[in-house]
Amino acid sequence: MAQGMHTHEDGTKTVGSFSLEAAKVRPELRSGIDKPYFESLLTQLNENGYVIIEKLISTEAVEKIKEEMLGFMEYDGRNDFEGYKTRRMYSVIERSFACNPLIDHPLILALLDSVLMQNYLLSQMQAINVYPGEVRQPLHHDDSFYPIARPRAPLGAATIWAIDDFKADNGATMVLPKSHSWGDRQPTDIDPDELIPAVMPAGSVVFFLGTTWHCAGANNTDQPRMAVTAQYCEPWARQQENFSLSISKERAKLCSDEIQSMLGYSMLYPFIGFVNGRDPKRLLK
Ligand SMILES: O=C(O)CCC(=O)C(=O)O
Repeated sequence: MAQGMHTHEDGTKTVGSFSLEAAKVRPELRSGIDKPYFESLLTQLNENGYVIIEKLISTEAVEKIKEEMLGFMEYDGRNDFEGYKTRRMYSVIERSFACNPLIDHPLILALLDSVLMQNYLLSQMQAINVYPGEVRQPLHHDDSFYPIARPRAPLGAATIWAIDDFKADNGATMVLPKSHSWGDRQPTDIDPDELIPAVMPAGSVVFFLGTTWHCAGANNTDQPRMAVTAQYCEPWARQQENFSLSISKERAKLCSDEIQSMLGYSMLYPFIGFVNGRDPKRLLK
């Protein structure tokens, strides 16, 4: 059934008779998005590997998210990466729908449309609360666990939403501009000043490519810093969180079509993701 990928002389890629380029949604087809504004975001994303979009959700939405997430964040991290003074909540959708408008925000979907193939997936989602005294997280890029050498196109993209104001000293996500285009270079030789804190008011988001090096900053203040991250991957890549097991069908049924699709109730036609040879979306009917 499976056939190898073939790159043609004009650069188009096919798997058997299936065109990978044709599988991309055209962002201009999404309605209600201001084209010049969107193009400016895309230019920043492609040039720097990240883009900050300020105040994309309301103060009320931010407050609701904060209140609901705090109730579930009881345990400190278990290693350097999670952060010993950081609390995380996984399987968010199983416990709360407050973050759903972040996952399928139209502007975020439009950016994803231009980076990933149609029917891209939610790879993982977490609320992350960085407490006072936390040190800087190790630098990483989010698609590093897929064993495919760099330089290459990103295999995913991520959002980190500020639920508290992100400040230079309270743990704001730090990004390494232009690191998305690095090859196998590791960030061992960087000047710390090259790391840019994603300073932004609550309700804003930093969107970056799976190849962009970044980390949570140190929290040198006396207040926690909350974020929500939704990370997405190509529809042929394995999701980090096994949503088929962690999010019940009953909860998935209450999500939007887009979120259902991103949880895994979708296919990359013709052969990836089927259940009994057919589109798994039927299971939610
Ligand atoms: O909390 C943050 O600002 C970044 C966290 C992060 O990159 C991660 O845990 O993968």
